[in-house]
Amino acid sequence: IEAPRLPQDIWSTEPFSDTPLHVGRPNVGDTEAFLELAQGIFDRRILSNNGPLVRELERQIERRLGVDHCVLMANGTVALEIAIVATGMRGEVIVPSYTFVATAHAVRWLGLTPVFADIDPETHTLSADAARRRVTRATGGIIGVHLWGQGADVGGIGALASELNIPVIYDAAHSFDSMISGKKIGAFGNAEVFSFHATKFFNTFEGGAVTTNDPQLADRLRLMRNFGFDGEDSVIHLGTNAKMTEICAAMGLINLQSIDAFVMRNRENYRLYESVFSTIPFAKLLSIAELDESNAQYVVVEIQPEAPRTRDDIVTALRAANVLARRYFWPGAHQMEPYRSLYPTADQHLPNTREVADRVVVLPTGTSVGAAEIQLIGDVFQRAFGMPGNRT
Ligand code: T4K
Repeated sequence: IEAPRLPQDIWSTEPFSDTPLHVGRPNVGDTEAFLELAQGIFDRRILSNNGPLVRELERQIERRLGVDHCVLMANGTVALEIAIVATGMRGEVIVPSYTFVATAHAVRWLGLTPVFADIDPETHTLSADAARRRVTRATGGIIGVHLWGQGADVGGIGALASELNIPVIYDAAHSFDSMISGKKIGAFGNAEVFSFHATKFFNTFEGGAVTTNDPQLADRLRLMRNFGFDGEDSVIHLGTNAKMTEICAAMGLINLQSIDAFVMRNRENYRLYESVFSTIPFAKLLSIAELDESNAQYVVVEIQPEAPRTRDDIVTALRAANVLARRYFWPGAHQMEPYRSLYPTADQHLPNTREVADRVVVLPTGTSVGAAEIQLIGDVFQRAFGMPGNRT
């Protein structure tokens, strides 16, 4: 973030948060119950390799999401890599650039070619029309991203994939427990991939999962996360080490018990943000079409082009007030290495990505944030735009 260009008093006086407000402060359930589960791990001395807590968490997630198979993994990135190989993606894989860089990295890490397609500027998710424009004879897969806790255009993307007869997976890192038209995310496409990183709505410290209704795919995923082992001495598939540990699964089991409280807090926070931002010009809160279908884990504000301050000015003012807002996902994966060097002309296909990435600021939510913090954040915006804040 560049040095501030705003008048000094915007951050040298109130509003100021006494504790840093993070985007991605972990939601943590009952820590006493966690310690009890951890003691059980020590008693059993089963620390990893498909232990009882991993199996139990898989069952509970399958029930929660209404999906046949949940295969837990060590993190979301390795889960993406395994899903890409297991679904038989090849050649060029169409991905949005407006996502965390892991989506593209997973493709490139496997020696495949990520082809960046533009987003819908209203939803920020991959546009099926833009994806169609990037199709070539080498296209061998599509990865949609359910960004910000909302669903991608599964209808449009799914139709394109079926027409081309290629696999489609969804990066659902942001969207655990969210729904699309009444159906939980988890069984769309050939497979869906979750991240359970500390900063996610539902976390297992680090972790991830691939979910699917395809039993053969699920068998392959299980083999591939454990070096391809089928029994003690027999390796029947190419594999890697992507196993979740028991301590991570314990965290997942504990956090799953509190998930309804987590989502309720996020939705309450979102409503408070809606009311605060209804009176702030130049800052548009990204609307969540159906709040009761979203985990509401990301509060996304777009600074309008006609605003008297830039998005970076606002982030500077927020940080000066101890609000650690983020510029997710600036500047777009295509502007990061190795893609910037490999595909120097990718930018021309991505006008919406460029615009949205330059405008967005992501604000704190979750169980560490409440009405007072949201009011304070609103005040920072108001002062930055030269309006009297509620505290003045
Ligand atoms: N696909 C998508 C669409 C994704 O967003 C991600 C991950 C993936 C795939 C890959 O999944 P994983 O392989 O990560 O499972 C964070 C996370 O590291 C990353 O998981 C996440 N997306 C991305 C959106 O955010 P950073 O570098 O921005 O995180 P960091 O360390 O700056 O933390 C964010 C804020 O949270 C900070 O203010 C500090 C606070 N924090 C963080 C941690 C880890 C805490 O308060 N406690 C903590 O333990 O990437």
